[in-house]
Amino acid sequence: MKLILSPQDLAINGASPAFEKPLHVGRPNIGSREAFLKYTEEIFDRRWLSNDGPVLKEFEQRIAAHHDVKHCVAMCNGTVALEIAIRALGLEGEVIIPSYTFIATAHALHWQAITPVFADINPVTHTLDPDAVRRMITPRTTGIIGVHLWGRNAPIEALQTIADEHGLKLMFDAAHAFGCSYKGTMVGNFGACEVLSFHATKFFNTFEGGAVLTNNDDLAKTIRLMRNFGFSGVDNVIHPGTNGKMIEIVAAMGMVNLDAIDNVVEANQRNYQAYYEGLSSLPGISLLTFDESEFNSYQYVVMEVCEKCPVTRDKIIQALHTENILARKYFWPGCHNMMPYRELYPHAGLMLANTQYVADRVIVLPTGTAIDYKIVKTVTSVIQILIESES
Ligand code: T4K
Repeated sequence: MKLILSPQDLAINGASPAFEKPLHVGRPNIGSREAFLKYTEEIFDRRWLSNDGPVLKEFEQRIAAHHDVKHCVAMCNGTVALEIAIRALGLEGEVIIPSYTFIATAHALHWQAITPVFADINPVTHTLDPDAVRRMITPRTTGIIGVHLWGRNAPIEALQTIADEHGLKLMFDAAHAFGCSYKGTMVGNFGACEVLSFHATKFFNTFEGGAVLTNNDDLAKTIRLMRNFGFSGVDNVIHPGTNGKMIEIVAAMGMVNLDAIDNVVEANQRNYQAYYEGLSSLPGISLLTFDESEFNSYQYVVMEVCEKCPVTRDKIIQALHTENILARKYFWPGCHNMMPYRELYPHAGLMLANTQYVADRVIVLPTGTAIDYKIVKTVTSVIQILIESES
């Protein structure tokens, strides 16, 4: 890492990159290696590697307790958890989701021959706009999937009201919202169920993994059956199912990372504050905020570049990449502009003006325990000098 003091220090002006090695968004947070290796030894000694093992059971209890919810059913990844939850809820026909989300939200429906109907977002919150949701309801609509994007809650009450008025099922893609709360209640307690992702790039990871959280006993039972081929005991299949199981070693990673979670939140908060100091006074630049009165993980640092900024979003991204800072344009260009939806619903964009607007201005910056104050300072200096030299 080198000091960036003037435009001549930037790689786009012929200098060497600010970072020798690529600086990634989504660098995994990893807890105690010793504790993980101890779990590994125990798992090997027990010769119980998968199928409802003891580490998994304890992990599920801890995740449920952490979110103050009755049931946690852990899965091999968040996408399969979404698919199973969607199926267990009996969704069919059309389901309303935002287009401004990771592609898995849409694919989990399309994969099961359900039409994802894209509703527009609120450009300030980046989450579903309830009025837009109302506009997309048809006789074929059976459900709504709200997404707590960036860990900030979807409009939970408004969506529940719409769902109740129209007899629709409501669930949440809470892939970004591990350990977050809304009005003091932890995520996991809203809608029929909520789905977490524990992917390596998430603030809390189990290498790959996910879970369905719910307070509904019957739903939890069905989801548990579906996760394990529909088996109820040995030789007895009582439900259609698939293989969505989380293995023991993965659950062990979860146990270790859960112990380290406070440190990760602290690191994210520190990084967020440092980014805020470096960026908030720049013209046309803003950072997405978090409600300080709630639990947040600050796992995404979301910078928005508006028209008042003398440098375009894409030019900033390009400069950052040249400096080896691999910032991301999440979730550009929106699901409706990706295949197969771009071809299946070529006119979807007509109803998605805010989605387009937001997708064209976001840059996600690196954070997590792999990042410290000095690194953030260097990243913000690059952005600052770039913008000031064009002002
Ligand atoms: N719903 C939402 C709203 C989601 O955001 C996601 C996942 C899901 C559902 C589905 O959950 P999962 O089935 O994934 O559990 C990444 C993740 O793969 C994906 O899990 C995540 N969302 C999404 C937001 O980000 P990509 O396509 O950006 O991944 P990739 O390979 O470009 O990696 C991202 C960055 O992380 C890179 O800069 C490299 C770095 N990285 C990645 C890995 C895997 C590391 O430094 N180390 C690593 O081990 O999707």
